[in-house]
Amino acid sequence: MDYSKYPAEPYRIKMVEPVKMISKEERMKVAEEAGFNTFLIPSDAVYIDLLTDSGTNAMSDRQWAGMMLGDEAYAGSVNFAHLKDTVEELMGFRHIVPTHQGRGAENLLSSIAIKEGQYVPGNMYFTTTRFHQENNGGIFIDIIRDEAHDATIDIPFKGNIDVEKLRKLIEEKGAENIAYVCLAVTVNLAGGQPVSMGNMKEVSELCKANGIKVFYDATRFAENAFFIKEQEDGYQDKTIAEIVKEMFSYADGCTMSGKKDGIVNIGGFLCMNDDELFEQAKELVVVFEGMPSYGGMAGRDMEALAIGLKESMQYEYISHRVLQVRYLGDKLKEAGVPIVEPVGGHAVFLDARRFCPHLEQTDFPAQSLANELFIESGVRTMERGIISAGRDKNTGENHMPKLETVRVTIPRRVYTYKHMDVVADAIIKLYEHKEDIKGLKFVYEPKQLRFFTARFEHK
Ligand code: PM9
Repeated sequence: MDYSKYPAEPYRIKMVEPVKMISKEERMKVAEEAGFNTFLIPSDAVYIDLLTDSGTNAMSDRQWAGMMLGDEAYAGSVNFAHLKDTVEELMGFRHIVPTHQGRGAENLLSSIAIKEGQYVPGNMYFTTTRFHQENNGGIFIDIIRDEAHDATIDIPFKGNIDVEKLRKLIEEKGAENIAYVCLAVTVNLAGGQPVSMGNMKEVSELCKANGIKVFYDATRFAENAFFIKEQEDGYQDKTIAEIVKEMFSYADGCTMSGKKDGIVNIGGFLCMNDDELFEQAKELVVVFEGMPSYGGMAGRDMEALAIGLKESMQYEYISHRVLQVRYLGDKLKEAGVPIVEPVGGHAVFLDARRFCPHLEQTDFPAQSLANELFIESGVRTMERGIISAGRDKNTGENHMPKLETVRVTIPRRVYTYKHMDVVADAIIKLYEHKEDIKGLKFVYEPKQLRFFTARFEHK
């Protein structure tokens, strides 16, 4: 193995959690009982759990030590002060409102910054983000570069905003009808694709010139910074911390799910510099989350998050993180398995359209593929296609995303390269008899965020 390409784990393991594999017959029964929805499978039936990288991270010894320093005072926790100072130091924002997780921050931001009928352009939708934007009267507009919708195009910074699309939108709709621009670093549903610094700067300049605010979805900011260091001219000699600081200098604020690049199991926050917006966010956080000094998080969780944010920016950590994901992607590519290219920061996305060409999108190929992979191997993954995309709020028709994928998501600091080998072998084996994968139909379809709890049966 080339250790410069795929570095060894930059940690020693001092606590372990045993995993076990149940039989294929048992998994078939479990999958059926779960209505062929991998979200509904009990965790103890799973061998390698690659459902998500959200809240599934292994915390460091420093973070666990921090948990013991939890100040659980109802108001004015010292851990809040630590989190606030850390966010200001790393991201440069003056105000922070903690929330129980990312969608809590999205709810607050959408409530205070969107007026009924305003547009919210962004670099591809994310499920919870779009839900809150639409729930607050916003109209989401996808302004990501076209290439992001094509799984086969292998170019750097595939998550960039198409600045011309943004310019056109401003001209057509008027700046006053745009609530803010939502710029995600990285873009989850495009395959964990990063955004270049040049693009952030250009978007910021255009928005400033038109009096429009830019809010980042900062969920995977450290992974994005790694790609900038690796691939953008002029950043090779900068530290991840320097890159992160510059990235956020182009934003007016951000929402953050700490459960990803905060390397914790729960928590999130909303940030901004604007004093008036901060006052509004503080007024609302007490309604939905808790006091502005804990916002749904325990003191100990805020402490672990403050420490985790810094750890995610250590080069040894973040390079291993991204390159471990790439290792899995490279193995699959070498075996001819169709994946979204290039491999992004947190997951390898199987291209279910090419994996299951015998199925129509309305047969839910990615949903079915994720279930078959679980039944065959005990590896749990997640559908990111037509089911995740949901229905158009006004017409009730299914959104039909160009990308129909299964996300093979790697939790942080949890699995080793050997686990990646096992996962790759399982996927390659399944690819060899892909024709056996059958279509699915709904037996229960929830009204919102249907992918979490929907149930299916074979067509
Ligand atoms: N992401 C994920 O598995 C967990 C929920 S599954 C839909 O990828 C982005 C880019 C996310 C994200 C969650 C959230 C919401 C916002 N933006 O899960 O509420 O990937 O902490 O964050 C999930 P919370």
